[in-house]
Amino acid sequence: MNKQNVIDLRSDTVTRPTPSMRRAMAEAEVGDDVYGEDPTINLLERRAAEIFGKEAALFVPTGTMGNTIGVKLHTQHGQEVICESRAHVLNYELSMMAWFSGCVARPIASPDGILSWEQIRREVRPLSPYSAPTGLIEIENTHNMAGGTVYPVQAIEEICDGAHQAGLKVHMDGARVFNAAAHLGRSVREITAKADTVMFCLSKGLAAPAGSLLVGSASDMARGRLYRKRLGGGMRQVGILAAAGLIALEEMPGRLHLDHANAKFLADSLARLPGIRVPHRVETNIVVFDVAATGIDPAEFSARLKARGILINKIDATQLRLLTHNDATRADCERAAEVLAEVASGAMARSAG
Ligand code: TLP
Repeated sequence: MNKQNVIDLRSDTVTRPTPSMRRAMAEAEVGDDVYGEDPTINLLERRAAEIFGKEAALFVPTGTMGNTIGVKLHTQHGQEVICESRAHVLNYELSMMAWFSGCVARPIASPDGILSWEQIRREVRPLSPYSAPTGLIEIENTHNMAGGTVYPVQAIEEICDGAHQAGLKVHMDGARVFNAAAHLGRSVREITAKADTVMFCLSKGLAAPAGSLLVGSASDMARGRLYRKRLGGGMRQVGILAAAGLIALEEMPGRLHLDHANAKFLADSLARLPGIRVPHRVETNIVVFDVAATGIDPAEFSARLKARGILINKIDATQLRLLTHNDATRADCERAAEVLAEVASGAMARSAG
């Protein structure tokens, strides 16, 4: 299979920088960011803080580092972090909350990945002879493994108000918070106003080659800068990445509705196929689908798609996950829908025979 014909829906992380990003990267003004002297990084951090209505921002190489610093800022060793049971911080970050912050997760299962203050309140614990105290509430918006679901603004506000009254902070893993904002037709500033820290990624739906930002108070970001250095994230002439990041931040949010429409198109096509079930509402650019009733293992389903030029990964024993993004056009999604139908009907024919 010629690589150019491959349609890659494994993640929105696979997006390549746009031509204007590449030009901006080539021309970026740079300096040593560990000295605070990279003008393009400084500009990106100022713009991110302004867009989110927070005092300050910190550029980090990855979302994982942004979440790691977010957790560390608000917790002490021996505390619990309340999060949803399929949260990225719990399942996909190599236990960094334990490794770096000395905390354990207190997961709460929610079918659509969205938590309410009522659910969280019941899990908040004081220090006692048997229990570790709650240190932090973490929410993921959009929720990746629940299929890109979006927190209603009111739910976020109730969680933040409840947490603050209980003396707790809220960190939002907003890797795809611009997708959430696009779905709601609200600004990221409005939907994250009450969160203490927010991490968002430039390198996913916004299509930058790398980079994430943590936003929050000036004092938290100053401490965060030291944690970033400890984690090996003190980079030097990193304005080259910030130049692409600025374009991602300014130009890319306005096109996310196209990805959402493509995801909806694929979800609707999938839901019509024999043996396939889309168990969640599709609000943004992620579609999780269950192939159990086709009688075919998801790894094998993925392999058959790959043999026909469509890359979609399995995420567990019955489900696969696809993401739409800037490098997948509507025509690509139409082709993917055809191949999904071919593989699903082949699977059904085989299991019937
Ligand atoms: N998500 C990746 C994989 O790690 C699963 C993907 O392909 O979706 N928070 C959320 C909600 C994420 O989805 C991710 C990455 C991260 C944090 C971490 O970002 P990076 O990969 O930049 O460390």
